[in-house]
Amino acid sequence: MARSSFDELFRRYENNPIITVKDVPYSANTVFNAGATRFNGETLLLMRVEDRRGISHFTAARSKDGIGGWEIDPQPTLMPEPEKYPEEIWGIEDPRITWMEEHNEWAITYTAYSRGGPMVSLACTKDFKKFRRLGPVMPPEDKDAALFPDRFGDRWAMIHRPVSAFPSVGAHIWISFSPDLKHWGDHQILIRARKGGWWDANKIGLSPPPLKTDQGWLILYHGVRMTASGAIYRLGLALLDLENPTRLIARSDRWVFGPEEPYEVFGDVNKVVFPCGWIMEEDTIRIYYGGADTCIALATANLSDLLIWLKKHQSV
Ligand code: BMA
Repeated sequence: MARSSFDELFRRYENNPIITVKDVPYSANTVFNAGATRFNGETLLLMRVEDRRGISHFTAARSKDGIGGWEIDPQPTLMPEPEKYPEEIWGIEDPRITWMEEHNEWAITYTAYSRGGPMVSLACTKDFKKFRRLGPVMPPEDKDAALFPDRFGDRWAMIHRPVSAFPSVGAHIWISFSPDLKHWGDHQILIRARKGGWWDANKIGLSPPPLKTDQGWLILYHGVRMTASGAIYRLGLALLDLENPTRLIARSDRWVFGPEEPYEVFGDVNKVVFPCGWIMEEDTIRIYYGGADTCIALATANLSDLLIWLKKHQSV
């Protein structure tokens, strides 16, 4: 089939899922929603592992080709530390990794599951062994956060998804700015959840970190459709202005990827595809996503196809 037909923008890896809990070298419930980056010439996934209490931590997996031969840390790589960081009492979830060239280290935004609800925390690392926590950066309820790798003027920018106490308001994607990664302000809505019957009505959130392209920052986001049989998590695309990321250039009207295969449809939470990391090599993007909150799967796409498709199917 010709690639340009767009019938298959995202191509699932034929031997999906690529990592399941059986691959984790210690007892756990599930492994899913992994951040991704290149580290020491390899692909590194920082995987969310949920233990058999229901509390999540992170474990690193490394592979030469980003597809198979995963070497998984024998012990958890980053555990919640509620004694020092009380906001991590019920675990740490859904890491997004950004390489911060200027700091020569990686920044990881993640959900700290606090007694007050899920909130956004930040940690930095140079080696994925030792982590320096900057602590919570957004109060609850807030999650689905990632940093941009570049500064805009003298400020860093972060995308995140606060939830309003007024359900009728909807849960939108926001952007905020900071001079030091610690203190955040100038909060504003970036992408609004649609309303009514749309696939991304009422609740949306960023998936992997923004990806820099010559046409703008490419955004992959999830839309949650509530149905009589539960939620369906699907993915859409958007594009932000390179110099001014508060400017939304395009947003897809329809979803690009949704749960179809059994490992996406059936699991601890049915009908969920949830990427937290993607890696671009030349024109190919590898997207790592959680399947049904139970396993990790891989899909690939061509950047040029995604950008052409987005132009054809935009609604902004
Ligand atoms: C979201 C997050 C994700 C999870 C998804 C589906 O709110 O908690 O970790 O994959 O729900 O359960």
